[in-house]
Amino acid sequence: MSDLATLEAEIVSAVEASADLAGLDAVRVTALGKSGSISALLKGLGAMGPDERREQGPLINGLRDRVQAALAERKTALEAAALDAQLAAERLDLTLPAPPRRRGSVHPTMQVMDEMTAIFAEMGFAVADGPDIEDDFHNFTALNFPPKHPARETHDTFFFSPNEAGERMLLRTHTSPVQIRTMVSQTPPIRIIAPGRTYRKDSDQTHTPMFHQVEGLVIDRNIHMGHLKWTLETFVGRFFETSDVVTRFRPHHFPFTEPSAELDVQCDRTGGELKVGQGSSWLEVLGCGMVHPNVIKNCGLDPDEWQGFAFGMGVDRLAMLKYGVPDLRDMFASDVRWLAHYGFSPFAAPSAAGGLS
Ligand code: 2NL
Repeated sequence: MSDLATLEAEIVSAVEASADLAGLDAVRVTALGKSGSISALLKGLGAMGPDERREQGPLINGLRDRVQAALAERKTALEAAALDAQLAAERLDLTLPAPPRRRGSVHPTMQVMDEMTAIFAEMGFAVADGPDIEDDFHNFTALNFPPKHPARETHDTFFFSPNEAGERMLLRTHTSPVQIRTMVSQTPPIRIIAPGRTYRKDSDQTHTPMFHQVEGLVIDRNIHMGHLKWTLETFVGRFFETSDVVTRFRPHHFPFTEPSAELDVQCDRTGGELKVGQGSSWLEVLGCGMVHPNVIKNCGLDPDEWQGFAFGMGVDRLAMLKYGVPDLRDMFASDVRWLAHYGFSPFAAPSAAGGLS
């Protein structure tokens, strides 16, 4: 066999013997790389006389073409084999039945929302709901937010792109728009709670961009802070399931209530465990106040005839405190093992008659 034929046989058998793409590339480099055997032969053509070159040129070029073809063919075969192996390894048998241990459970946020609803329903509140996507009027203007209030900034609120009229819809930053819609469409007396999802551009250890609120609203004649105080103290006693819970109202500011307050309950944090009732610490539970006369007016009612109180609380945080969930970020991670641990039975829904938890 000629030297060229021997070389070709060697290279082609190395190509066929290579078991993976990396091995095949190593063979390509020894033959066709910068210092490869075929590259050396091609370089040698330049030093030959015209007659010899005319004879050797086609032989060496032919050798190169056949080796290139063999490499390409092997590459295609190895790639197909690699894909087949990957598909076989990642195969999912969708006909397998789900493991019977995975039972659905009720998320702590929803459990606590149902508890709150049961307590307020027993006191005569109806449940109202409304859209997650709101307009500026129902989310801000009607609630007496001044035009330049920081909460209106794109920094805090998720806005959609403006429409042809230049109006921007938004994801509601609280459930108050539900109460605005109720005041606009119904005649008092009104006693409602508005549980639901709310959205703010906040994401850190203690905030998620989507969270849950329960807000409440009472509108009637001659409503005063005494009604607010009794309603909310009765609520926290039932929610924390203690008869001797100590509360305090701290002055606060909201654009939509005047006066405004935050309600704290006394608690004990010794030993790393939170006990609500009595103790040397305070736990902030909710914000509240008498509905601002401007808000009543903005809904088409006469503030000299109708007064009211309102309140709002964050459900996720209260669920974590009540049921000992340590990390907020796990709350919406959709991990079924977490849900199996912290979730509640769907057959034990809270009710005034059946108990809360
Ligand atoms: C908080 C405080 C609050 C309200 C919400 C409200 C709604 C209307 C009129 C007046 Cl339509 N007020 N809602 C009032 C006081 C406080 O929420 O800290 N929420 C998490």
